[in-house]
Amino acid sequence: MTDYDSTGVRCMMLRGGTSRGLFFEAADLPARTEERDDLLLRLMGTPDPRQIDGLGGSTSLTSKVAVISRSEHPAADIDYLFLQLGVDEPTVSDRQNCGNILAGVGPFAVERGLVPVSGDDTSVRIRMVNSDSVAVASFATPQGRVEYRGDVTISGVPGTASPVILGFTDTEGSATGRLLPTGQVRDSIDGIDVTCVDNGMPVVLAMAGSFGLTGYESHPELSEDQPLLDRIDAFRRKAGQLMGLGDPAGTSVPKTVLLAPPRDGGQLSTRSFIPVQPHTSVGVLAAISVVTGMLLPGAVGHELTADWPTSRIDVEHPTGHLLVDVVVEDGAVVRSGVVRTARKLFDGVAFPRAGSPRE
Ligand code: NQM
Repeated sequence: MTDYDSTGVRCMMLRGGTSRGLFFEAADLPARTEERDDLLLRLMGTPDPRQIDGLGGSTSLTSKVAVISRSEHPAADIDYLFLQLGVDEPTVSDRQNCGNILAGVGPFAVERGLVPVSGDDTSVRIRMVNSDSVAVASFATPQGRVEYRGDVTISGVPGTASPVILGFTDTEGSATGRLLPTGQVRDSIDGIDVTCVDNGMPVVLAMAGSFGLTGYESHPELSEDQPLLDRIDAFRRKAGQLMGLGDPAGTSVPKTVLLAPPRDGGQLSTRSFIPVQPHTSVGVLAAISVVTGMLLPGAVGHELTADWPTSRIDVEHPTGHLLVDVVVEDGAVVRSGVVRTARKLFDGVAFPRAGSPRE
């Protein structure tokens, strides 16, 4: 049996989109789920709000893990299991995907020699194990190496980097099994009109006004409003039940997204809660799910879509914009995609802190 405390674990840290995660080859981690999760929590420094004795960055956006292996699925090259770790609670959840961390998966697979490079641009077919759906990531690989430098800017990340283009084929009903998990395009929770939708991420949509908000509040304004966060928590728990997700306590889905008309040249404004703390920007698959939901006649916010372009939708969020490519026809998703960037931050051996994370 490997003594990870003394050998450490081979690990790469990458920024994927506006998130940061620890990337592992599955074979480098314990095979037993409980042992694996215990090790990951100790590496991340969870539970501790500062994660001072681990590699996490004190937020859910920097407490993420990707477990990668070659795929046996005929439509995929790589399997990607996403795990969301808690920060101050010792939780590890496989209930959601993460489209931001996904941006680092193709580059990681090339770095580790798990897929061949194919000329100046490599495409990797990635099975998102959490939802058993496939995404294709395309990125530059001149001279057989991943190119991280480039001229693409994404809101929420300083500087520029090389693009990673993500295309999704079959994300409908990721965790819930259905694009409209309640079977209806509109429901009511605590007297508030909502649309529950899952095109890669289970989200509950409501107008910001129905929470007494403008929908343009800053991240600190939202994160410091404890009564609002308590209300969001109770609200998303009810939404989770309606969506067939059971009791969402301790899991990271569903997310709540509050909508408002655009005010910065985009097509809509969003404030997301993941699942209780506000997001500094917006999740990739969350944004895709929001846009998909709004495009359905009868959905909350559908009236905002009247003059939307046919595909590229500009989603405003607290720190900028996220452009998603979503096409819906006759209530079904034809395609969805997004442009992200990624960067390798370190490659080496990580050492877990001692003790049990659950004591
Ligand atoms: O929705 C955060 C993130 C995410 C998820 C979260 C994401 C997605 O920004 O695909 O990217 O929802 O907890 O990394």
